[in-house]
Amino acid sequence: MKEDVAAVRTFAIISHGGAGKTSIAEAMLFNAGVTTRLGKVDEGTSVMDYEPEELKRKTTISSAFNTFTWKKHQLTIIDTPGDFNFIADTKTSMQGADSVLVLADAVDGVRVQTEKVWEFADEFKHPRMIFVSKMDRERADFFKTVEDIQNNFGKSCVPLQIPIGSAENFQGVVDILNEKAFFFTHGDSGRFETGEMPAELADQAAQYRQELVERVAESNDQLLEKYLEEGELSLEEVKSALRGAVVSGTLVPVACGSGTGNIGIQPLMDLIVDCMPSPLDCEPRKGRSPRGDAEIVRQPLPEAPFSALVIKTISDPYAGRLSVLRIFSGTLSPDSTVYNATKETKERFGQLLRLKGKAQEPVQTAGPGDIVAVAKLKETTTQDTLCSEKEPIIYPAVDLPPAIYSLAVEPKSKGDEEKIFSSLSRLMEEDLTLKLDRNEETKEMILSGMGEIHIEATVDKLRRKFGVEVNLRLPRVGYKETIKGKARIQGKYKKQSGGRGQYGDCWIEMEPLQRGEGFQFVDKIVGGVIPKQYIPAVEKGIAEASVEGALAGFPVVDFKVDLVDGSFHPVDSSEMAFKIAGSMAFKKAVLEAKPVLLEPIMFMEITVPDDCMGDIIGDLNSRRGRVLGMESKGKKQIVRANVPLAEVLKYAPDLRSMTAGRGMFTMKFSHYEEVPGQLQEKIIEAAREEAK
Ligand SMILES: Nc1nc2c(ncn2[C@@H]2O[C@H](COP(=O)(O)OP(=O)(O)OP(=O)(O)O)[C@@H](O)[C@H]2O)c(=O)[nH]1
Ligand SMILES: [Mg+2]
Repeated sequence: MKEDVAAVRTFAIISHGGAGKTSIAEAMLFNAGVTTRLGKVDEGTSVMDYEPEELKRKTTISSAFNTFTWKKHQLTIIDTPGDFNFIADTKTSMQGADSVLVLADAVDGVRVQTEKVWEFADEFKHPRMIFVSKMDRERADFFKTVEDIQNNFGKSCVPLQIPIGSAENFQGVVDILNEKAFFFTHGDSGRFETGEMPAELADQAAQYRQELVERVAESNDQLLEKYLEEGELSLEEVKSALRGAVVSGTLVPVACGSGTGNIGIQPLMDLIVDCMPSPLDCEPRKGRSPRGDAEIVRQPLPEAPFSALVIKTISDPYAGRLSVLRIFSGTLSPDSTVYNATKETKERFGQLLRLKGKAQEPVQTAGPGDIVAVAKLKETTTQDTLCSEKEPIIYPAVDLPPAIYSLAVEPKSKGDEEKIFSSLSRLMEEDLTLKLDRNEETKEMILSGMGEIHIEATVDKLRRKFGVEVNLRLPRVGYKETIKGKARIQGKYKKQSGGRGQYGDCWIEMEPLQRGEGFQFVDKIVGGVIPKQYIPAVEKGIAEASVEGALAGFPVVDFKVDLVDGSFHPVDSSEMAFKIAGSMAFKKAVLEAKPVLLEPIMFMEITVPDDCMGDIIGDLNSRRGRVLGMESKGKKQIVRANVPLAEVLKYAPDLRSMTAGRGMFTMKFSHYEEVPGQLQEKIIEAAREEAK
């Protein structure tokens, strides 16, 4: 379908959840003739949101791809999820793009989540364009949104279009550069007429045009010189330098329209062709050699050695595994063998498939800029590099955010544990933020992800794809016990009724250690009062007994035991007897040495808009949190705090509702701390209740 690499535009649509990404993609597909009816997210007729879990929630959960022709160019859309719950998929599939289209909702403006994906685009050095979406919504305000965009992303963001009317009077857009207006007919047919720019928009258009020319001039030394000398540039000069300015990042063009109304979408598609880079316009991809760390650059040419990155894996219980690749260099044909440089193995595949939302279409060849899929690779996973075996390269993998929400999973029907484990492992192939761990202390299977919706969607998939039903509940907190005081205690085990007796006797001194120091044992026996061979048995008895503390049965940590005295019996003493004596001494000593409960404390970094700050701090206090520091970044505040795990088991959904989805956080285990007195009682009582 494509003529050459210069005619390829592969871009990702990114923004916060619900800004209209999928609706824009649908409008493009409709305008390009890929679909015969405009797909609607709300009606479940979207081509790009097709998984049952997406239809149920009316939101994108898993990025989708579509390739089509627009005015002799090959456009490939990567429609990404906007919700934080599915951010890993957004980030990994963004690696497949050469540029990004960032959406800003004309009512809601730039949200925290949009900033997050903008940072990803920075990380990948993707040139970008902004589209102010939902111009037909009530209270839509283009100029306020542009102000918000510039406050957040800088003055390089300059409108290339302005809207004609807004909300229910939104009719179309003005192309500032060419001073043309596109008036759209009512309904979502996308039909429009080209006409004169309305007079009342002339001043505004002239002002933005000036800014635009300056930005374009700045991207190019020759143009800048001319501009400074003559005070202006010709339309042709500006137009031919436009893409260069976007690629260099000196200009981020802003367009506007409505996806569901199909207004302004064809002009947007034209801008994508004109302003966004082909693979040839981008810096060639860099990777490293699998042998040694030498940097390798692959030119985006069909005749270069083949190289591609696996940006997504789709796991299907029947069709098997589908690996989605972005080709960076070379040419790929069906029925080939490629080299997986990451795993150092060869992989064979049959058909080469182009993705069309849910549908797949076999193709005979694919080259730089293409996103294609192949089935049933044996060992390949997302983030692996596939390449020519003779000229191998490894592209860097991206960092993904750590999981922040965990639930304990158990099977609805007994005996399904193994099935849960294997099915979840399959789902983890396609979802890199999903984690499954067994907590040995609490004996639970813990499923972790980015939030409530992430885990719920995973459970839905488990049921649909593998027929496995599970129960979920908040995990138990891994409390521990320790001591605050000292004790000197005798443990004596003596059994001398009939047959051979048992005799073990030890005196221990117990004292607390610093947090994290664990258990230390010091042998201070002199004069052989306990024979050498029995001393490890005493230590073992203590270590084994410390797995269950005296307070509530949690493991005892951070204490030191000195073995100071004891006695033995020449016939009845044994390792077993000394082990029991050690354990007896330990149990008594703990009770005497002021035992206390310890709880895990998390380190959290919370990013929220300014206006939520008071609520967030107040809430952290009520969760027994300790704020360590604050930092402002634009209109956002970053709070760092230590908070007990028990208080933040549900922080992901709670923060979501406190900030209307505008807050984000990360958290990781920091250290253990003593549980305050009155709470200890409650936890101990609950643990004893459960043990009954
Ligand atoms: N009025 C109006 N509503 C829109 C427009 N675009 C999208 N919507 C509505 O906004 C909601 C979200 O639209 P989507 O296209 O699913 O947004 P998204 O950015 O793909 O959302 P996520 O996939 O959840 O990140 C849906 O109810 C759409 O009908 C628009 O241009 N105008
Ligand atoms: Mg979507």
